[in-house]
Amino acid sequence: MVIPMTDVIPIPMELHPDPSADFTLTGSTVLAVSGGAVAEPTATWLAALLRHGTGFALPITVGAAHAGSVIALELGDADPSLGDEGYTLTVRPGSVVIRAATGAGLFHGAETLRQLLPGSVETAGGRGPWTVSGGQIVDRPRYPWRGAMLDVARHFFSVADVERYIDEIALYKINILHLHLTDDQGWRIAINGWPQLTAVGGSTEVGGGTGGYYTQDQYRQIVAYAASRYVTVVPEVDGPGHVNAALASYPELTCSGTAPPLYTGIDVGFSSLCVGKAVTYQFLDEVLGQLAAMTPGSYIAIGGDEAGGTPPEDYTAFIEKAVQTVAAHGKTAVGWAEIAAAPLPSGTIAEYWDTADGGASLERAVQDGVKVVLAPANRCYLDQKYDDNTTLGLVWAGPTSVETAYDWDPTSYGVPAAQVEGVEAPLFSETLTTMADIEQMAFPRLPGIAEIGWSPQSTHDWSSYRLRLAAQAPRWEAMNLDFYRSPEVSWPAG
Ligand code: IFG
Repeated sequence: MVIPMTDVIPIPMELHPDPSADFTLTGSTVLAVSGGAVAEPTATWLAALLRHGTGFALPITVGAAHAGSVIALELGDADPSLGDEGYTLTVRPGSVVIRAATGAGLFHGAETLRQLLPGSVETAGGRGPWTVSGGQIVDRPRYPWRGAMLDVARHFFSVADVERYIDEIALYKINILHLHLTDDQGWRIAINGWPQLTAVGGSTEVGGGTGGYYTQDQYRQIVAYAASRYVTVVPEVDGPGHVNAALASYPELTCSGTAPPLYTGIDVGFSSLCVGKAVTYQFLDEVLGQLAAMTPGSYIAIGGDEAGGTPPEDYTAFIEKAVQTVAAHGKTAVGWAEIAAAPLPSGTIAEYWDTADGGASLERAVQDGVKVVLAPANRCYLDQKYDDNTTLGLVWAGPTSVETAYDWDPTSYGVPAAQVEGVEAPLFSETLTTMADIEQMAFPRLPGIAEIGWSPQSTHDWSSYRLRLAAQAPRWEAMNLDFYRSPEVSWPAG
């Protein structure tokens, strides 16, 4: 059974199937890579994946294509209209050629090739034949920002869990991991000179567990792992609200001078940094400065949501300073869309989430002319229950069915097309404690949001998408990915 090109998620921009040109990977196939240090990491990654699944040697040779059966990764001479993430994938009986202008494009082409192989390629010694449907794919993303947000503050998740999630989002060409590192219940990143942030602020989590935190070397490890999958990490330090863990660690950050107790519940909107105190900005500068130094990506997220404990005039003053601090460290600020209440430099990104605020924050962001990432909570929040029977998850913006998470249009929010930077799927972890919990909530809804971020609007159709989604199940089973077998989808027999 050969997987049709249309089964790839996100569905590619252009498909030119040629059933007479199928390619079969065999024990004599070679992986030829031309493109030096930019192309070789993807070649190594692809070779490891295919060797593991097929048992074939799949030697890597450097240089242009090869006489016999070859999978070739070729950097350069690409169609400039495909931009810096696009690629072409050409499948003929003797060769598969992935061509791109950048390493990211080659990687995306390799992820597409992966999906054109049977899901059993994901397990050691899977069953062949390893046939790839013939023809050509010409592909590039619709939006530059295709994000997944992971909350490691409400519940702490290990480096290994975060790296597994990176592999899972990269399979669907998500290119941003927005890492929600701090909140009322936990501070998860070590900051030199402020040891209590993790010693105290990282010592617990929702429900009173032992919490945890990343050392700076562990954070660098996550960033490097993400980069190897062409995923950019955007770290978030939330403020001026969502700061109880920081206040419990350093009483001087409060206006009263008295540290509140650590908080292990799930209320929001009660905590605030003390906007009028100079130490607040010394704290902010050192935290954001150290994060910026460890973050190769262009963006640092400053939060800005649910600052119910901060007087409005203090809120805008804080946001203005926070955005300036990010810029002073050479980065661009991202914040939840409420930040548009403050004057923002162009290039700032406002992330629209609160579908319960009547659209006020979105309107201000549009008027400000800033870039907008669409993460409407009633569509994109993967922490919402699927339906009334879902054990895990929250309800305030849901329930969110698989269809609801897929069947929406980013151009229907009144944001001028030039201001839409992309889409994002946040996953807050109030009710999640394990990797299996993350996978239950993210799959199968995340691939649909990834497809909205990548594929042309004209391809968005729930009735055909749900059939393509069903075809992902064998791959997820082979990956031991603990997805929710939603009754909305006719999953193939296990
Ligand atoms: N809103 C809060 C999150 C989280 C979420 C859960 C944002 C930006 C509800 N803020 O979403 O901290 O509690 O769905």
